[in-house]
Amino acid sequence: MQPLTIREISVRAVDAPLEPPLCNSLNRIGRAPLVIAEVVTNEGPRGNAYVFPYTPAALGATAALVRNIGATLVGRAVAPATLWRELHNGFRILGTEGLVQIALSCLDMALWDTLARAANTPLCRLLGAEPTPQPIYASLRGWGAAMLAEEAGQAVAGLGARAVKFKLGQPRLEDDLDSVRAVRAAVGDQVEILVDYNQGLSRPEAERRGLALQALDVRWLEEPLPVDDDAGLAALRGQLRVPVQGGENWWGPKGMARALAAGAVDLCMPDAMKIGGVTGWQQAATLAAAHRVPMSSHIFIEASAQLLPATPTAHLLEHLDVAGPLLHHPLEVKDGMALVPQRPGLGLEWQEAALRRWAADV
Ligand code: SMN
Ligand code: MG
Repeated sequence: MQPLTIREISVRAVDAPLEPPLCNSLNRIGRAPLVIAEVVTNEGPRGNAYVFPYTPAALGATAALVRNIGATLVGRAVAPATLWRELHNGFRILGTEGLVQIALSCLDMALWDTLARAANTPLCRLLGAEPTPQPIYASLRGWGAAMLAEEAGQAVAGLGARAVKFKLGQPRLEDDLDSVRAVRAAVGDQVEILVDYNQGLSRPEAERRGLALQALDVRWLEEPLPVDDDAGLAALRGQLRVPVQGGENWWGPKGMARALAAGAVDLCMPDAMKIGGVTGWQQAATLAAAHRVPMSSHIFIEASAQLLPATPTAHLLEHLDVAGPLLHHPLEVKDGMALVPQRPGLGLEWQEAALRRWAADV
């Protein structure tokens, strides 16, 4: 492959509605604020990627960081692993968590996309893996027994999902159990039920709810405790049979390494935007393999579909489509499997009219 030189990195921001909104015990996310970075090279190939900073309030700051950091890369080779190391060293004093990490991940993914497009190959092939279909779980957006049961039934019928995940954290445990029973009645015995507390429980409550949920054959308990309570998570694992899942809020492979060293999880699910893009994900995948921890993904379904085939302990792809309504080719799922696209790179082709319609002035 010929070496490529960065001519420009342009940045766009959109603030599209997220329909239906994502609900959990703490938040209701009804917008999809996205920052899209596009790499333009002197030689012609281009590449792009997006991040999802969750709230429109963070859109301008994220776009500015991607734009400003991107400007420092003009004239440099498209060499994401080299740039990842340099940029992470360069930001050591400011710190590489939070929006800085999100911006670095966005640039890293766009650079990898550029390399894969230049090679005219899907990213996963560039990483040495075949684009084999990946098993998904349907990640539900609703809240409360009735809404979840309906959505779960639709996901199983429409996607062929063999696992569904939903949010819990009602004030009363009994209402959480009602949600699980309602979903079980809607999906039958063959579909795995996974639940997510989004860090919302205290230590004693996590033990109480975990014990009750495992009796209902729940297959993972996600983020029962705050992400920084590694000791609490490790102790909880000793009290429960149900596997403890986590990772969407780990900042970079070093954040993941600390959690794994503390024994905080049985299963992991890094987020491409917080773990450090493609380069950070590869490091995370090696860590998961070394600790023999099954690794799933968190949102970012297009990037995750390319990364999981190259992940030694790949488990499930979280199917929660945020960008799909803005893309020409949303990720396809058939019989519960995500079809890894054969298009070059990450496969992100944006609908220009949709980007214009929801453009945010940042
Ligand atoms: C989640 C968090 C933030 C955005 C989307 C989804 C959730 C999950 O915790 O695991 O899906
Ligand atoms: Mg979660």
